[in-house]
Amino acid sequence: MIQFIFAKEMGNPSSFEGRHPNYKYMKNNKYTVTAALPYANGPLHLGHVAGVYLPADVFVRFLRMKKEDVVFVCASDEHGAAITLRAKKESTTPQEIVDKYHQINKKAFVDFGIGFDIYSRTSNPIHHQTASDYFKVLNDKGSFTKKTTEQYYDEDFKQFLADRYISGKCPNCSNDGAYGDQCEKCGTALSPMDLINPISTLSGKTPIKRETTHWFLPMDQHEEWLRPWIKEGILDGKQQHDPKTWRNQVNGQCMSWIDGGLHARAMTRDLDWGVKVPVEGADGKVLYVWLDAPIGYISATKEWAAKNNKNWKDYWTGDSKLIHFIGKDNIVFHAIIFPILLKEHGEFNLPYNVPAYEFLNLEGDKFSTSRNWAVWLHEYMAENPDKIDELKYVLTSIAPESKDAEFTWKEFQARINNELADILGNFVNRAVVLTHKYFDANVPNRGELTDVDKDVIAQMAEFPAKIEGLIRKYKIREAQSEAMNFARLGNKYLAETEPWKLAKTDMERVETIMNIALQITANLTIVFAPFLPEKAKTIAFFLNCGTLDWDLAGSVDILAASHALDSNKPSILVSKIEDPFVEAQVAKLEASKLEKAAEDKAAQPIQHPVQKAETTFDDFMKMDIRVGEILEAEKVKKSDKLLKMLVDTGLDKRTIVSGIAEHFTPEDVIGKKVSVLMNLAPRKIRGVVSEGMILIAENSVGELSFLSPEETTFNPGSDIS
Ligand code: B3M
Ligand code: ZN
Repeated sequence: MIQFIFAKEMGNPSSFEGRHPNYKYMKNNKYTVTAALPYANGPLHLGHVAGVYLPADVFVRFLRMKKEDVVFVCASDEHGAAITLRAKKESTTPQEIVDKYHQINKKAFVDFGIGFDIYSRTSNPIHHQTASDYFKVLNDKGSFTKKTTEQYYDEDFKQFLADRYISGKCPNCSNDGAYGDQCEKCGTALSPMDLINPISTLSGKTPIKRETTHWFLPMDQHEEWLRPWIKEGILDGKQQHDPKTWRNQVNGQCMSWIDGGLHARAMTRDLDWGVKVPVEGADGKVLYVWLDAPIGYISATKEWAAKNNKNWKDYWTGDSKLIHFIGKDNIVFHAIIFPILLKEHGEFNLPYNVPAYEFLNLEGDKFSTSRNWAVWLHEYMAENPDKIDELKYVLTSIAPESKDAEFTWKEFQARINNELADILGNFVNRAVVLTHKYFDANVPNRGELTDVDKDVIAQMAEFPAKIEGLIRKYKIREAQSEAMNFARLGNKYLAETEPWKLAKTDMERVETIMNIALQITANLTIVFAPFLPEKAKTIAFFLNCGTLDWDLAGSVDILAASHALDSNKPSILVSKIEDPFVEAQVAKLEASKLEKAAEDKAAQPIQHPVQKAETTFDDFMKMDIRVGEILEAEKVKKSDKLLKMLVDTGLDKRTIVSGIAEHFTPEDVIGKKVSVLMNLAPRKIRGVVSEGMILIAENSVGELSFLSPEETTFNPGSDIS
């Protein structure tokens, strides 16, 4: 019964808020938290999760516990060259691609417990309408300049080349694989004309230039307000955000882009997949995906509001704080281009913060979809539905907040076993089990306090504010590590006070110790809830205490004396990860990489050697080719490649040496009927005289096959030529 949980002196929960020391934080602030819209062109891997979705989710869970008014939105990004090129690669339609990956990713987010209020998609009519209207507002205001310019064009594919349709060397960092909109290596946003040695990603050829008309955003005209806004947080003379909480990386990328000089950037594309440009004379043109996608945050909020009886504008205007969680390759789009579009529109708030994440690597290498070097979220969830918070814990522990980080299965094991199980799991288990043992699962009284108790209680009071401060500064990784330090404090307290020893002599003292240990346990359900929601629920279940407010955290009076814990013995909170699990995961990664390499090799276009110079009929007729049967075969000593065979040619039995030992064993070939070039001049190979040649076909991946008569009645000696 929840009303008996709280200690008497704190009053009941409803009157509690008014007296809590943290009450000053309890305003109802509005937040619109967004997580980058993943392209629906492939599944999500752990790199995406660690560097966008999980930290955003932790942040939002925390805000909700603080009773802030939050909407957390995301959607599939279903437009742009990322989608159309993927469709081409899989020989299917863009629609099929987005339908497939939208479902996979949406389900993976639900299964993993990322608590979006809405996971929408940019193909929804509400988004097409919103993006189209947005463009019209800006166009009517004169925010764009319409220009006819020369753009790269692929003559083979009859298509203009922008964004990922064109690649070349980055003018900033010399990376050879930069795209027409961005270099993914250094993060610089590019235009196709910036690329050095551009080539079409469709035909692989150097493109020509051709004229076309587009709507450009003259970003150079916005430099003046962008500088003080990014650097100092000042917008229209007011403090709009706290620049100290913006990450260095975000500031740095933006300022270097601005310092390099902003240019007009095309906001439309010659493509037939996307949001149609809603003005006259724009047939065959769609909105640039980086114009349409961020507007997707607005469309998703609208969709959510309509379904939940809310006013979406409350979350995009006034004092609502807009926070974009993104990867570092999305910085300039969220901190420069979208803010320009928002400001030009005039109705909306600009971002309050843009927490951007660096990249996560995997076992010493970059995550790579093309090389299949990844741990896919939906696969992990299918195989380990019982290890959700375990993965969350590890990913937050290594989150690439200020520099690139690395995921290894060994560290996954170590973090879970040595921290989650040995520190948190162990403490909770001891506190609960000892209470079952000594006090029949009831919270004992807290009597007189020793110095050790007082010290622990004082430290306990400090943790929540510390954790809260870190989360509010987007230092999620450090915040979780403080929560673990809180659990460490619990372990240390039990190790120092040793209630299991005192139980024989001083039960009153044990009562006090266990009361404090249980209060720490109750605190842990609160401070871990944003990071490990399932584990927090399990601990709360052991304590039979329901969901506790964040603002109770730090208190030593959460559980009233004589409150009954759950009457069953607690289950294991965190199971350890055994070595075979780690070995299997690493083996799976290696295997999938090899499989992919083999698939790619097989899929490569067959490159046949060019035709040899002409020969005459007479010359051809000089060759004597007959059916032979291989009678014996053995490997030539000291050679990996050569097979020595005895062949019945119908005329004689002769020795032929052939370089096929890496493809066939002697057993493979004995008894085979093959084509033999009889009158080739004998040659000595590795000391063995070879009298003829066996004819063999080789395909594009280097596999070999004998040229053999199909009918069994073609006996040795049958003439082929
Ligand atoms: N889909 C890019 C990406 O996945 C893009 C993010 C859009 S957020 C508006 O890297
Ligand atoms: Zn670059």
